[in-house]
Amino acid sequence: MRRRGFIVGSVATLALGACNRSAGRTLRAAEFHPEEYPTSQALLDMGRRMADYSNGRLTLKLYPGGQLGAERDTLELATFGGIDINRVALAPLNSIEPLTLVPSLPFLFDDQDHMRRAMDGAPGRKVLQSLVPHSLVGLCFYDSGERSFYNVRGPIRTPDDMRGLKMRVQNSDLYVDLVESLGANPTPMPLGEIYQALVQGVIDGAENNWPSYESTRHYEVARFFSLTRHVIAPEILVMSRAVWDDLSPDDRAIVQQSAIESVPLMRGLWDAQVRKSRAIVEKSGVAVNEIAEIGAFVERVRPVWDAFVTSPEQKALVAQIREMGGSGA
Ligand code: GTR
Repeated sequence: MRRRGFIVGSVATLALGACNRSAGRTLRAAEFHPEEYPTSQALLDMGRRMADYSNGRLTLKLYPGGQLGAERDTLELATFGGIDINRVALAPLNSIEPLTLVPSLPFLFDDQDHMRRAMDGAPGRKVLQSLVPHSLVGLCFYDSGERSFYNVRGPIRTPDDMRGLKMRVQNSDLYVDLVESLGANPTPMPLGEIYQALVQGVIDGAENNWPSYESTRHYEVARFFSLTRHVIAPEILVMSRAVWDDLSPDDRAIVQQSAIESVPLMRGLWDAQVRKSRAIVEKSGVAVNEIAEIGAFVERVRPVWDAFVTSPEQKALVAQIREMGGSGA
């Protein structure tokens, strides 16, 4: 009996070991930005936390620098479980889920703090949850700062200065309409193709935040950066729902908690990167200008809101976010 007990015990221990090993999992995360970019670093931080909380059972392998493709493609892969985790802008989700249009609206947020507050609260939770029917699980939001226009021709001070400019936009109808409403000609194109298109004169400019304008080296070609700050949308970390459903409840909790805990680090890195990128760009002699009368831009893009905020759910979300503006309540 003792011997049998020993054997049964050993087999059980072995089985448990095998089970633990086979339950070990490496989640593959796609990121378009280079490894040193704040979002990449935040993903690596998330991975360290996952490994820590699971005693090494759950790990994260980051594929930065667009190795796995443009955001639209990696997002599609994630919906089929071909990629486990993906950091993307909200723009490629705009045609998939109408609620993601709301935080992408021009001049919705007063400033970055307003955006962070709203995305940390009930509005953010609504947007994250809205992705579940689309085979994705929203884990958390990262920063994308303030997007402004840059171009090769001259400073933009009023919407009239944008007339006729060929402007690259992200692949989203909202951005197409936004640029059109300001009198420019929108050209949707993946981020990775902009540099060459600027050099070849296929486009006159684009729009982005300080870190992306700098890290993509677009500032070397498009030497006018006009601080319209027209969009302060967050970025989002999504997980393939197929993969999520396959995890145990405990592992889901670990992944979720690790993602949320990577956000404060991300924000610190982001703010530092904005300062650093701005300094590099300004030192290079780029002409940077503030906009004296931003009201003229706000006025022109108003129809974009009417065109894209159509459902009661979207309207409620807009109202909820606006209520959180101002002093911060
Ligand atoms: C960046 C953002 C990317 C992508 C890019 C773009 O700021 O981090 O996810 O959206 O802009 O303009 O394509």
